[in-house]
Amino acid sequence: MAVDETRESTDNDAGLETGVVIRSPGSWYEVQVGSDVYRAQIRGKFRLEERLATNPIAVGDRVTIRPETNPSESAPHGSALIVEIHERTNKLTRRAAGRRPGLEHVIVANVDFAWAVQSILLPKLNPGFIDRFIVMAEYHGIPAGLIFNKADLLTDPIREAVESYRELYQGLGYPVLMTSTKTGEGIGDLQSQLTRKTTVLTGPSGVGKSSLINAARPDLQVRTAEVSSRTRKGRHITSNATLYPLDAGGFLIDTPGLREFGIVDITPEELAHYFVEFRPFLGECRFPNCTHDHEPDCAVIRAVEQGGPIDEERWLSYLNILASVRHGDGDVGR
Ligand SMILES: Nc1nc2c(ncn2[C@@H]2O[C@H](COP(=O)(O)OP(=O)(O)OP(=O)(O)O)[C@@H](O)[C@H]2O)c(=O)[nH]1
Ligand SMILES: [Mg+2]
Ligand SMILES: [Zn+2]
Repeated sequence: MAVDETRESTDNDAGLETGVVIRSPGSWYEVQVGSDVYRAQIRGKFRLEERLATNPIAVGDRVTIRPETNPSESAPHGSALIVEIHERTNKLTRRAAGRRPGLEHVIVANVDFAWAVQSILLPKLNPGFIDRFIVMAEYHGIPAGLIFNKADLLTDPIREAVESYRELYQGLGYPVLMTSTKTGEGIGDLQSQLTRKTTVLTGPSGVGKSSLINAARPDLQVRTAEVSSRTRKGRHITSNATLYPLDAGGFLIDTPGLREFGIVDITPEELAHYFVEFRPFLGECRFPNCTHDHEPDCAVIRAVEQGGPIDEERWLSYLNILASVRHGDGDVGR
């Protein structure tokens, strides 16, 4: 994207800086340039992208800014204008909330790895969320994994179910970490995964995303809060996605809790492709346009009915998402 604003030839890159959008708490953007942070605004009209997003600039975006005032001791944030958004390597998106069908919300741009955080209890594991998240990560080409947090709450009645989900997703090639910010279990594993440069944590409210960021980076003191004892849901404490710089370079990104991972942009025809274990069967169905739903002689359905290698729950999840992409109601995020 470029701006309409014509750049004077004399100004030719002089005084321009390149930075990363680390937060967007309102109609402005916090842009980090080295160790400085600017409070930046868009000036001039940005050309609209082909498809509309609710947020033309997302956290994680690389931008060129023109500083107006420099950071100082009395005003730690300088002010600046954003004059250009650099092309993204990728983005993680969800369906925009509200009644704006088809509009996407960019959760974060330019990430190297995305984790969906789930708690095993309070709130309980939500495989539907996981599968929608995986579909979006596969669609955008972002390597993904799962964090099962609150491992300290694991008791015998749910142990087997949690273990089987862990095996299922690990078997599909998605790393699964079991963590507890209360006992410290798995926090070392999480820290050693953060060498992957820029990592985002997403998931429902109250699962412990901010707590995990605090556990991995105790110096940050990110705000967290109790899950409601009445609804057993989180209280949407984190309200803005935020990039926290890591010592080794790159960022760790905290995001607000999502109610659902609403799917955008995916057609019913391509959906099966984002279920990795379906791929070997996709050319084997009797009908080339098979939707693996009800059709006779469907190789996917056969692989479910034979007891493998496709797990029935994943197929049911596929059918559920298929119905929502067909009806254009990929469900809403927050
Ligand atoms: N038992 C247990 N509680 C945890 C664990 N991790 C976090 N919690 C608690 O879960 C609650 C919610 O944690 P947060 O870190 O605020 O959750 P969040 O995912 O950031 O929620 P939002 O910002 O609303 O999206 C807090 O009361 C935490 O203390 C854990 O490993 N075990
Ligand atoms: Mg939070
Ligand atoms: Zn089929």
